[in-house]
Amino acid sequence: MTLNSDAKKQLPHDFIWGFATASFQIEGSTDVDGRGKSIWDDFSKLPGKTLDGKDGDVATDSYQRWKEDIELLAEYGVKSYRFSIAWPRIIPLGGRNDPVNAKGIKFYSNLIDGLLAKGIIPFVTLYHWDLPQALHERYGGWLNKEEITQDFVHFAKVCFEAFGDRVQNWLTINEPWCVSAIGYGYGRFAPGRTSERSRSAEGDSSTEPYIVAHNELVAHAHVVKLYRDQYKRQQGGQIGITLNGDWCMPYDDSPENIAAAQRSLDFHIGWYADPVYLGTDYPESMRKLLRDRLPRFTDEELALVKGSSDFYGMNTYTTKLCMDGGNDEFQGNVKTTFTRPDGTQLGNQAHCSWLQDYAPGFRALLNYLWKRYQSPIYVTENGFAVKDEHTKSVEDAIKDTERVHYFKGVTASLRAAILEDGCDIRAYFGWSLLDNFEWADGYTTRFGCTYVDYETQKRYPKDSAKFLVKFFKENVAAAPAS
Ligand code: GBH
Repeated sequence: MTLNSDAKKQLPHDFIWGFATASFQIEGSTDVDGRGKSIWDDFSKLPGKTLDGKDGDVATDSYQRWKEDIELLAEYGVKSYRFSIAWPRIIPLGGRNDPVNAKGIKFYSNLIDGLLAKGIIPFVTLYHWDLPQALHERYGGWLNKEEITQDFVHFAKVCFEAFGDRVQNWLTINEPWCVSAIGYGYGRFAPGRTSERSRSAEGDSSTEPYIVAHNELVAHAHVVKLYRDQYKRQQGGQIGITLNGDWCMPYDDSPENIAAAQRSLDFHIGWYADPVYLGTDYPESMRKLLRDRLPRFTDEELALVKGSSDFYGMNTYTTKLCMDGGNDEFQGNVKTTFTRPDGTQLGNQAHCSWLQDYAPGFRALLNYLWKRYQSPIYVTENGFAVKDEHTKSVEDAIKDTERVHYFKGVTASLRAAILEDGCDIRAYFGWSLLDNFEWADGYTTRFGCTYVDYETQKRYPKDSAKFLVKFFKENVAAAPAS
C-alpha cells in the first residue's frame, strides 16, 4: 500500500481553472487606438437601457490596466484566463473589406504574451456581444445570414492569423441565446430590437430571434470549419461554442410540470446544442410551438453545424422550478419560480432576481449535458452576485460569505460530477475576475471575485476568490514529473 492510494481523490492534473471576463464589460477606452463603436456603445447610453444609466466607457479600465490584471491573475495562481476580443478593436467597421486595426491586434497580442509569460493559458472568446455598430447599420448585423457569416469568418481568420500561434483554446460565440432572445426578443440587450414598441421602434420578437439564432449557428459553424481546415493542424488548438443554460426542475410531480421542465431545457439549451452536438433539427417542442417561424436547416447547413464544437462550453448560474403555462415563448411557455410548493426558497437570493444558489442543480445539469451530448464539458462561466454588494464598503464587500457559500456548493458538485458520476469535465471558470459592467444592470450588480472601487479602479480580492483558488490548488492533482 503506498500512501498515494489512500490519498483523497483529486481532479486530473490537466484540469483547467481560472476566471472569466468579457471585453465590453471590462475594457473601457472605447474611443482609443482606433476602436470602432460596438452596438453596446450607443445602446448603453440611451435613457433607461441600463439600471444606473451608466455605460461602458470606463468599466474596469482594463484596456489601460491589463498588466495589473495579469498580475492579479498571477497572484491568484490561476491556470487559465478567459477573456474576449472586441471585434471593433480588430476591425473598427467590422466587415471583410474594411481595414484591420494594427493597434487593436497589438493590444491582444501583448495581453496574450503577458499571460503566457506567467504560465497562464489564454482561453479566448471571439464574440461576447460587442458587434461592430457599422455592421448593424450596414445590413442588420446578425439578421443577415450571408453577410454576417462572411464577416464573422473574416474576423475569426484575422484572429487565428494574429494570435493562433499562441492561443490553443477558442470560443466562437458566447451564449447565442442571449444574443437572439434578449437582443432581438425581449430587447433588453443591444441592439434592443423587440415587438414591444415602448422599448423599440423596430423589431419583431416573433420571428427575429429565431432568424438570429439560426444565423449564429451557421456563422459559428463556418468559423469552426475554417479553423479545422486551415489552422488546427498547425496551431494544434481546439474550438467550440459556449451556451448558457440553467438546470430546470419540475415545480411538482404533475406530468405537465415535468414536461415543462424539459421544455425549458429545450428552449434554452437544446435550441443550440441539439443541432451542434446531435446534428438534429431544433427540438421537437420548439418546432411544435413555433412551427414555420423557426427556420429550417438546409442539408448542407445541418451537415456543417453537426459536430461543430470540440467540447461543450457551459455557462450556468442557477436552477429554476418550472411550471407549465404563461406565454413567454423564449421560456417555451414555461413559468419559473424559486419558491417550492411548501413555500420554502430553493436557496439564497442573489442581487439579480433570476439567480438563487442551488448547488445540486449544478451537478444535475452537468450529468444531463454529459449524458445527452457526450462531449467533454468546459464550464466557461459560473458565479453569484451578492445582494446589495454595491452599497457596501470595500471592507464589507470583500467578506462575501454568500458568494463563498455558492462556490463551496458548486465546487463540491463539480468534484462529485467528475469523481463519482464519471462526467468528463475539463475546465471551470468563475465569473468574474472583477466586478464589471453587468450589461442592462450597469454597475449595480457585482459578479466579481475581486472587488473594484470604481472611484480609484483599485482591485481588492474577495474571500470568494481566495476560496476558489484554494479549492483548485488542493483538488487538482500535481503535474506528473516529466
Ligand atoms: C452571463 O450570462 C454573461 O455571459 C456574462 O456576460 C454576464 O456578466 C454574466 O452572465 C452574469 O449575468 O432577466 O429574463 O433576461 C448569463 C446568462 C441569461 C443570465 C439571461 C441572466 C437574464 C434572464 N444570463 N438571464 S432575463
